Amino acid sequence: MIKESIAKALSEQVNAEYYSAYLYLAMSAHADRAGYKGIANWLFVQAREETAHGTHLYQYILERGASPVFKDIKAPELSFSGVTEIFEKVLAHERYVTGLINKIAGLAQEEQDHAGYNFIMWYVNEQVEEEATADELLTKIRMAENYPGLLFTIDAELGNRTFVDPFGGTAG
Ligand code: OFO
Repeated sequence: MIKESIAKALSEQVNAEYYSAYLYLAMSAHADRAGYKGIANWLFVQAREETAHGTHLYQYILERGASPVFKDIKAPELSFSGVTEIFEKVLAHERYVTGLINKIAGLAQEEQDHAGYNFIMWYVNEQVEEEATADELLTKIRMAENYPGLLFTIDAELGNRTFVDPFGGTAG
């Protein structure tokens, strides 16, 4: 059984992960409509990963004998000026999520919830990767801003991304 404070924080993170999925779907739709099918694919796969992150948290809450708390998932932003802005927002969002995850890790330490701390460390490490990937893609897209040919190549490259469940199951 986990403490209520931890269950509440984890439930809020389930919501945040599903919101991330929703946000990346909105970005994916925008990229698709603008003709960037590869970028749309990358964002769609990212959305599926976020759903898997949320589902894994949800399953952990139940496994620890607590009840997940459900709240509204806010609507994502729908308009973007272009793909550069999309990736600026992906990076900003991932940095924000890192802050949320770090707070949960801090709370688990405060509450001496060692299992919870161990669990959330997967997400701490994942955020390092998420930020690094978003940063790298933003740099590439900025470089390609004035070179349509280069942007076309990046778009094709991002079209190759496929979804792999980070937890080896079928979630997402
Ligand atoms: Fe769940 O990793 Fe991005 O936000």
